[in-house]
Amino acid sequence: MAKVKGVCPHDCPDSCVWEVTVEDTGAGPRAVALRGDPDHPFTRGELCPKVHRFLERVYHRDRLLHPLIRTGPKGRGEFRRASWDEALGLVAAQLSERIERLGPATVLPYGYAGTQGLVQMASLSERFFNVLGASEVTGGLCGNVVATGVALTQGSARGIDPEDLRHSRVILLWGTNTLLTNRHLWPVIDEARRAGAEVVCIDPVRTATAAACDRHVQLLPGTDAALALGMMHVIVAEGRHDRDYVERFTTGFEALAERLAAYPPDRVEAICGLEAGTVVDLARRYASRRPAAIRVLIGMEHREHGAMTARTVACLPALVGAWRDRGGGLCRSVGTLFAEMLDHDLLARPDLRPGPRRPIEMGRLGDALTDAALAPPVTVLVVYNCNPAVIAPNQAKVLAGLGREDLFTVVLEQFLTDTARHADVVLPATTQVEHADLMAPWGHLYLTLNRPAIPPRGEALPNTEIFRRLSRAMGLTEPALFDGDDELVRQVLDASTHPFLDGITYERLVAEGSVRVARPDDWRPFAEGGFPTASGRLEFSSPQLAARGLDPLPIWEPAREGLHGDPELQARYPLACLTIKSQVRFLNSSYGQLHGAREGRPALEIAPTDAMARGLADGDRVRVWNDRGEMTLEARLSDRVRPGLVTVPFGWALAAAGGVGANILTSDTSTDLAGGAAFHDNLVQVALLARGTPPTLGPEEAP
Ligand SMILES: Nc1nc2c(c(=O)[nH]1)N[C@H]1C(S)=C(S)[C@@H](COP(=O)(O)OP(=O)(O)OC[C@H]3O[C@@H](n4cnc5c(=O)[nH]c(N)nc54)[C@H](O)[C@@H]3O)O[C@H]1N2
Ligand SMILES: Nc1nc2c(c(=O)[nH]1)N[C@H]1C(S)=C(S)[C@@H](COP(=O)(O)OP(=O)(O)OC[C@H]3O[C@@H](n4cnc5c(=O)[nH]c(N)nc54)[C@H](O)[C@@H]3O)O[C@H]1N2
Ligand SMILES: [Mo]
Repeated sequence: MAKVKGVCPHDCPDSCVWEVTVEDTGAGPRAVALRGDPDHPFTRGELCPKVHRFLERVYHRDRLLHPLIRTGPKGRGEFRRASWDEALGLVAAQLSERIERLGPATVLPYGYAGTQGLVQMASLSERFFNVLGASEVTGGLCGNVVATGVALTQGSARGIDPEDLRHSRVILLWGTNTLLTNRHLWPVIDEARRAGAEVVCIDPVRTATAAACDRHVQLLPGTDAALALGMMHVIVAEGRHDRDYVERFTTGFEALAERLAAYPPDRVEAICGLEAGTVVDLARRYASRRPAAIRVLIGMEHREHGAMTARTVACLPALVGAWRDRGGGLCRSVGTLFAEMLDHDLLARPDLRPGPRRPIEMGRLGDALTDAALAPPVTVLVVYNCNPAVIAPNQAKVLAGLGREDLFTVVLEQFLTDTARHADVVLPATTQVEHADLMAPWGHLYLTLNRPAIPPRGEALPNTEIFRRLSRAMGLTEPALFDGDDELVRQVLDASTHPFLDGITYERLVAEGSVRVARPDDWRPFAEGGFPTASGRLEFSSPQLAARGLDPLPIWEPAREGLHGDPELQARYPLACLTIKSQVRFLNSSYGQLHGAREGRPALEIAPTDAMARGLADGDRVRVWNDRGEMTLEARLSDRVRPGLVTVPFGWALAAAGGVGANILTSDTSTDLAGGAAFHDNLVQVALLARGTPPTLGPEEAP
């Protein structure tokens, strides 16, 4: 019996460190147990309700164990088994022929963070597409919008170490559902609470997190910038700002103060659907308690004005001088910090590209696949670590694109996902217990090495090996396409000169598994200013925005598809709809297909008054629709949402709701500034389809 250390690969801030028990069974080594590392300070021996069943994924009867080639019509999921040689031969021939005919931009790679390990996520795959000069996905669906907005204010999207929240005495969980999406942070928050911290959740939904906090500020969706501006109005009007910090380390305060005149609490009351007193009270609490932290993740960026909202919220910590204290400031993804420590370009090697690559925005996949005017058209799609059929906005367009008979689609996958069902060739990929990787988390500062615990199942291969073999099949000779996995880990570690990685070598990671980066104990990133903007100061007023002809100051603007938006649209579609992560056992779409049954059926949450107005009872089948599409769900009457708001759960396999998912309702119009998707800005209508029986399980409820 052997025990092997590894780390959860999922796109989740917690990156739990685990230990796999492997037994030699005669039929080869088998992983028989998996548990959270009890000695790891962040994991604390606990795996979440999805990942504690990770070995079920590994040994699931539906795992893809050999290459498949399509035999039936597109999307039907009919395949025959093929050898690696045949499958890769076919892929190489198709790629070569189409590149020859249309140029390399006809190839669109579409990979995301299905695994977050630096090597299997984006190393040899990126090198391969760089060498080809294929089209390139830009923007993103997660994190880039907040990062862009915050960086406009601070020069960098750097925040504090989430573990330092234990020192905070007021914590605003702003648009993040910590207990569901980041549960290993909760013990840190609890520690702060036991020491007297007050925790406030700012969320339009009464999530499990909101219910567990000291206060819940249940604002209307998409109004956060107005709330932040209202808080700043109160803080400045009452002289609660940190004059010294503002004077020494910021610029544009005078202009900001003028802008704040437009956001008195009574106007904010009307915009946010909160009482003016709540705005005043929140401002006072935030400005008077120290250390003061604001925790944001991703929820708020999935909106039309996501970047501006993030930029606006990022003004608050500087205004009150929160950055001075350990446990004070803005706390967000530490992906920004790891990107400063580890040079991702060493893995992706953009220097290998023959010239500029054609940009295609990640959220506009449907357009890229269906736009007849695109020249050259996309005729090859290669998907890895991603399930765009479920997760990309404007699903009707995405599915129409994936259904094109002339599109040659290759999918590297562990399971026959809704995307893989549309493939011409499916290539079986290993799971985290079968391959090596280096994990730079986005929710804590422990760099972790993942060691393979068992050999690949069946004929599955790591993404890296698949790209090595494909490079060979294509006759490519660039040596960087053939580097080994361990070599890739060493390349990126060895090249780092960042002081936080002092003493963290490959050998040390092999010996210790997970190592906390060597940040100074009392690390306060902006205690003495040092903002990496052009002015060297935090920019309340942004010369960068001004140069682009945009409003240089923080501002709240209504979303077109929101409760304050287009009145004509609202007359037809009176309900604002959030398409949120709400299933305890789901990680985006990764478990929807395996564990859907354990979660009951996908349900629409609707306020009792809105349900009554439509004659709906708990458990009824309802139709939810807008101009982009419609879906059928079960109604769940709930006071977690206020009147005028509904939620539709995201992540279910398409079969769970008759062939479509939440993204049938969402728009692929880019968000402001950074090319993201406004997954939560949708207006919809809801009507009764058929009487039903009350549901047994609701969102976030686990038996
Ligand atoms: N169990 C589970 N955990 C996960 C995931 C999962 O699918 N399942 N996914 C992982 C991934 S990829 C990510 S990015 C993270 C995301 O982590 P979070 O950012 O914490 O999660 P989200 O559910 O995207 O959004 C958080 C909250 O934002 C709220 N929200 C929506 N619109 C607004 C608004 O206008 N204002 C405010 N203030 N709040 C708003 C939603 O109601 C939701 O409760 O979670 C990760 N962890
Ligand atoms: N409506 C709506 N849409 C959303 C969101 C939302 O809140 N609402 N959230 C958005 C967010 S924040 C995100 S991050 C995206 C997530 O979107 P995706 O990145 O597509 O995430 P998953 O749905 O988990 O799909 C990842 C796939 O990668 C596969 N995979 C895992 N490891 C490996 C590997 O090593 N090799 C290969 N080849 N495959 C692997 C898994 O089997 C899985 O099918 O969705 C976005 N879409
Ligand atoms: Mo995400």
